[in-house]
Amino acid sequence: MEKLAIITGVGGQDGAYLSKNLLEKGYKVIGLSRRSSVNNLSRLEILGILDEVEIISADLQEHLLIQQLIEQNQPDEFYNLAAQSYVVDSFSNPFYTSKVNAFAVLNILESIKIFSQKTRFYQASTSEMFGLVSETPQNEETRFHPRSPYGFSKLYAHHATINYRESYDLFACSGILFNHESPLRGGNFVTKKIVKGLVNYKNDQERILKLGNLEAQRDWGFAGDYVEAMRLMLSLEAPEDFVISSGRMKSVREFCEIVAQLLKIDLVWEGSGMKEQGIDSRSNKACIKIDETNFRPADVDLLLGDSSKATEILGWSPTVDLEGLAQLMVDYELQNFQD
Ligand code: NAP
Ligand code: G4F
Repeated sequence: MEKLAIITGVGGQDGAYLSKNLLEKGYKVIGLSRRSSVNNLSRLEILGILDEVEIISADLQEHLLIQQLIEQNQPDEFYNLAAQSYVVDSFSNPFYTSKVNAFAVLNILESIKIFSQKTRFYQASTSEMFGLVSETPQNEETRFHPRSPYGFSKLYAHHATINYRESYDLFACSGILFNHESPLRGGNFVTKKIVKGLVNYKNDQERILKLGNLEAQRDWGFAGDYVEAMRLMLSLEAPEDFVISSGRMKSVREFCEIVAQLLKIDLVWEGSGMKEQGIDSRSNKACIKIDETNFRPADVDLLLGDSSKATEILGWSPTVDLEGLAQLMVDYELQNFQD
C-alpha cells in the first residue's frame, strides 16, 4: 500500500530533495510550508515535483495545527526538516531559533505520542551539536559541545527525540548530518556564497566576494545523497541515530580554490588577517576580501564525520565527492547566472 509521509520545511533544500526521493519510491507526500510573500516553493518547481506534493500552509509554531495534521492524517512517516537553519541568525534571534528548532519538535513528539503512535519520526539533527569537538572524526558516541544558539536548540530536540523513543517506545530517530550542499543550497551558506560570488566576479570584475573565517574546516557532502539516508533510517526494524557524512574535510579557503579552478580563475592569496585577499593573478585584481561582519561570536573550527555505522547498518555511502559537488554547483550557477 502507498505510504504517506509528512515533510516539514518541504520548500527547503532537503525538503525538496527528500520529496523527490520519496515520490520516486511511490510515497504520497504532504509538505508543510509557512506562508511567505515570495515563492518559497521554487525548489520543488526546479525539481519538477510541485504538482505532486500536497502543500499545506503551516508554521511549525502553530502547535495545535501541527497536532491536528498528525491526528487527521496518521502519517506512516514524519520528517521534521523545518528549522531556523542559519547559524549566524541564531545569535541574533536565539529565542525564535529555540521556539522553532526545539519547542516545536517537542510538540511534534507529543502529538505523535498522543494521536499517532504508529508514525515513524525523523529529526534533522546536526554536526553543529559537536561544536567544540572533543575528538576527530566525530561519530554517534562523540560528546556534544554546541557553539551557537542553533547548536543548543538542535541538541534539545535531539535529546527530546531520544527521550520519547526510550520513554514511550516511539519509532523516533535522529540523523546527525554533516554539512550537505547542492545547487539548491540557500544563498547565505558559505559554499553557495562562494560559487555565486566567484561566478559574479567572473562576469563582472568589480563584484568582489566578501568572506569571514577562511580556516574553518567542514565535511561537505551532496544533499541528494543525504536525504536517501533519512529514508533508510525510517525503514529499519528499530529506530537508531546515525552520523551521515562524507568522511573528508576541507577548509573554506580550499573550497574557494576548488571553485576558482573550475572557473579558470588563477587564485593566489596575499596579505594576512583582515587584510588578506584572494587575487586573480591574471588580472591582478582582488576577487575575495575578508569582511569582519562575516565572523561569528563563536565558530565551529572543524567537523569531520565517521559514518561507518550508516555504511554498516543502512548500507549507505555517498555517491558524490566534494569536487563533483563543486562542479554541480558551478554548472548550475553558470546556467542560471543573472546580472
Ligand atoms: P533550509 O534550506 O534552510 O530549509 C529549512 C526549511 O524550514 C525552509 O523550508 C523554511 O521555510 C522552513 N522553516 C523555517 N522556519 C519555519 C517555521 N517557523 N515554520 C515552518 N517552516 C519553517 O535547510 P536545509 O539545508 O534544507 O536543512 C534541513 C534541516 O536539516 C534543517 O532542520 C537543518 O537545520 C538541518 N540540517 C541541515 C544541514 C545542512 O548542511 N544542510 C546539516 C545538518 C542538519 P522558508 O523557505 O519559508 O524559509
Ligand atoms: O556554510 P555555513 O554557514 O554552515 P554552518 O555554520 O557549518 O552550518 C550549516 O551546516 C550545519 C551542519 O554542520 C547545519 F546544521 C546548519 O543548518 C547549516 O546548514 O558556514 C560554514 C563555515 C563556518 O565556520 C563559517 O564561519 O564557513 C565559515 N564562513 C566563512 N566565511 C562563512 C563565511 N560562512 C558563511 N555563511 N558566510 C561567510 O561569508
